[in-house]
Amino acid sequence: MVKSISTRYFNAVLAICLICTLFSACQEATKDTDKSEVVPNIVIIYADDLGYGDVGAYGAESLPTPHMDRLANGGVRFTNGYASSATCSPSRYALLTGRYPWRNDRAKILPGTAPLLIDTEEMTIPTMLKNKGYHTGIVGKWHLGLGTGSVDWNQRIAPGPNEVGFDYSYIMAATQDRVPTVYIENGNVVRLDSADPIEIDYQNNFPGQRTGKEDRESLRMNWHHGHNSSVVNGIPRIGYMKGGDSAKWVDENMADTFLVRAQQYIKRQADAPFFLYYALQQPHVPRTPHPRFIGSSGMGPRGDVIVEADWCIGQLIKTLESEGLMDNTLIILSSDNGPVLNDGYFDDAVEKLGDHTPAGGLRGGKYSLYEAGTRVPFVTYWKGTIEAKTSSAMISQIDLFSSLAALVDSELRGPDSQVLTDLLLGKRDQGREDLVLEATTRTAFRMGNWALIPPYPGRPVNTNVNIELGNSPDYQLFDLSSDLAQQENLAETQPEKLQEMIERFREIRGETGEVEALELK
Ligand code: NG6
Ligand code: CA
Repeated sequence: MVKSISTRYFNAVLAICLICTLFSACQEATKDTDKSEVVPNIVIIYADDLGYGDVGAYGAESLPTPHMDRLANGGVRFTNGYASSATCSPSRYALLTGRYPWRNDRAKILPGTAPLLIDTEEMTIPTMLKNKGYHTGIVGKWHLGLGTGSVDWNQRIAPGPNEVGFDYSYIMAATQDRVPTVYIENGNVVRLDSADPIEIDYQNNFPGQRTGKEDRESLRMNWHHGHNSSVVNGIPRIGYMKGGDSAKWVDENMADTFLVRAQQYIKRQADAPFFLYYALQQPHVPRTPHPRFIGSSGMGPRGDVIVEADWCIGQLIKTLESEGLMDNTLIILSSDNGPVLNDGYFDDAVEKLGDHTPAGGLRGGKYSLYEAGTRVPFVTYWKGTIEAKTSSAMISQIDLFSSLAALVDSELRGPDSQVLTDLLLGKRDQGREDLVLEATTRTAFRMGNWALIPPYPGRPVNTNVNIELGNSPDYQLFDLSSDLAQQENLAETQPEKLQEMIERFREIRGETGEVEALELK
């Protein structure tokens, strides 16, 4: 009897032990699964007007970009990576929504007073990531419109980034060359004095306000074309601004200001998954390097601000390192459109260029339907997860939406966005088969190694910026595998390829693009 009780007791203890062991093994297994399911932080570093050839890793020999090179040479360096448009607002719209910019009539270069371009109901990368538990932030250039039509800059400005998915925003509204020249944090102008309210007008000047048209000699930076409205910090801008003196940014400090906000954001969010869209303002005009970068490139302000931007990227990486986040952060580096030298100010960009080739041998530049308009540096980096390689697979920024969604296990997809997650992570080399390219509302088409530009009227060259736009009365067809610089138009000698591409282009683009082109012709 005694024996049997003790045996029973022993058996019970054994059973409890077994259950405990199983339970803890089970817990371990769950832990493992959790570990493999940990989602990375995502940082998109997005330069403004940085050309394909402006980065060392993409062939720039005379411009030091060690930090961008570190990312490019330690991750996937895409050689066929595209911005969705050859100008800013449409590219940024497509990046965040995964939707082609030509589907939205308003997706053009926006004035500082434009209403928000993204519908607040529209799905965006930050909203998608928020749904998956991310904290989301934007620091830098916005240029996607604010408000619903007539913004009162002295109240909270909405809708804006915070209404389309960003938990935190610290932005400039449009561009460095457009008013209002102030920072906006979560919808409120920073350091605004209510006794000196801001007024903005893109049509008419305010009585008594100085503009760039008058006494040009006293300007700190002279304008070449456009940019002759209100003068802020001695630099003439696009659009008229009155008031808001205490809130006006100091151009030379902009890089540091954005960097510090981006670093603070990372430090604040280091404990939970975050998405940071770090939208650098360089090397867009006006190019105003901080004094410590003046002369750093030997190429004048354009080169100097690229060196400055590169330094900022280095500092951002340092913050990720010191927070112990490098192993768990996917970094994507790219640019919103191709390069331009003289974009409206006399700043020696042309004169001091030397033998540097911002477009890296591609034809055209910003505003162009030729390759340099949209083919940009495009890099993915994730320490310990992505192995270094170069990929020639075709990918567009428009694909980031669906690819990131798949990465974080979201079922959402952008309307024109393909799931190319494994390509982004360097595990596959299969990219897009085709892609519609856009430049100032005109569209062109890439398919395989071929590029097709439909006929467009208009000047072949924008002589202000000295860039070939891609306009021609005839179809242009290029075989990029043998003619990357798009020198030989094969439209006549390759009629079958031409027809095949026109048909596919029409299927995607609809008749509109073609009809518009023909009507204009
Ligand atoms: C153009 C400006 C140019 C630049 C561009 C927008 C003139 C003459 N030119 O209209 O300087 O601001 O818009 O650049 O005003 S983007 O990178 O933001 O698209
Ligand atoms: Ca741009």
